[in-house]
Amino acid sequence: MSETVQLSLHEVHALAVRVLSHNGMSDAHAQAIARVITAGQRDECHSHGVYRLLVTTHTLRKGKVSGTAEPIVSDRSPAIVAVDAQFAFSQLAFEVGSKVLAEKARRTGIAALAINNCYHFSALWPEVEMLAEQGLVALAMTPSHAWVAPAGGSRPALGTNPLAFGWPRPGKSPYVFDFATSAAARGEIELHRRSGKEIPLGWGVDATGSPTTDPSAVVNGGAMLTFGGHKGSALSTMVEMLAGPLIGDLTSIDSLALDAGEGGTPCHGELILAFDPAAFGLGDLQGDRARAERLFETITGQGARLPSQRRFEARARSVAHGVTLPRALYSEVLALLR
Ligand code: NDP
Ligand code: PYC
Repeated sequence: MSETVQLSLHEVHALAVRVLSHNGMSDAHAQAIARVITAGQRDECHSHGVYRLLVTTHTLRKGKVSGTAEPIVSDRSPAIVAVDAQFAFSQLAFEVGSKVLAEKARRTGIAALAINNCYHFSALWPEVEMLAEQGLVALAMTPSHAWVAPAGGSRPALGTNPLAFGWPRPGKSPYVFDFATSAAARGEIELHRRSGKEIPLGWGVDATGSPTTDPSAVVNGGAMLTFGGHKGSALSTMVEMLAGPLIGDLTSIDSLALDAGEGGTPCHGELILAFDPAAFGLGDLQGDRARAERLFETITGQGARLPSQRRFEARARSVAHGVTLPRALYSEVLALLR
């Protein structure tokens, strides 16, 4: 029997909806989550694709997350919309809130969406990419669980705290980056552990604070490390502040405490900012865009690649041929239907 399974994107989406519905989720939440999981698998973001069905279902089965609560939208000011996810997963709250965010950004030039009380497991690029496709510049950030030591320390204090940015490029795929402020996402370390692979030095330390290549030593009593030393540590702390206390929500330390050792998805807030380029600048939108394009060309012109280029290439392959899953992961997901 082959070690892998080939699925169409439609099959991935249908599988995700079946698993989530079977485990008590409303259709609205299941569809919103399935869209993000399918997009992750399609773009070969393996740590945030089908693998996430295991963690989301575990969190549902532990009774931690609501599978049915509907997001409540509050219009806080001309430039701020808040959505209370009511302790459900974040995707539906984003879908509802981002429509208001985009309208506000067009009206005021800049707007913020604060999502509160959400369980958050997904990559952020689908969100900034969607806003950039509408012509808006976007920034998104969220804490997670306190798994990451600050630069100079060896005990977890920070989350893996991703930061994502989207820049519209009319007629082309937007410029998008999305990365954890830890050296790698927790999901990457979990995937290494599942497949018995070592992690690169610099991703984490063991329980004694010593550098290690053993993913189990990092997740069992050790700590992950930030990227870029004190710079990643400070950026990660900024994410904690902006998507935590600023919007009245939890830090990664609070999220881990709330989990109480259940191993569930982090629960906290998320902040998304949208800027309308037409409202900034000095009236030469075409010239501004052209200058941005010259920078992108200078990067790619020397053989460097833009972030998301790998993802867009993977997307084209997956749309044409479907996706390939490890059979072991596929079997684990099917077992969630029992
Ligand atoms: P990476 O370290 O792989 O960085 C990903 C970003 O860097 C992507 O935009 C990627 O583009 C780009 N990139 C990678 N290599 C290059 C290169 N050589 N040149 C230019 N750009 C490059 O990912 P992480 O492990 O840090 O994060 C993975 C995902 O995990 C993210 O999507 C993040 O949102 C998610 N995450 C979610 C969390 C949550 O709480 N919800 C917490 C932490 C992480 P490309 O995709 O094209 O390779
Ligand atoms: O990969 O670090 C991670 C992560 C945390 C929450 C969702 N993904």
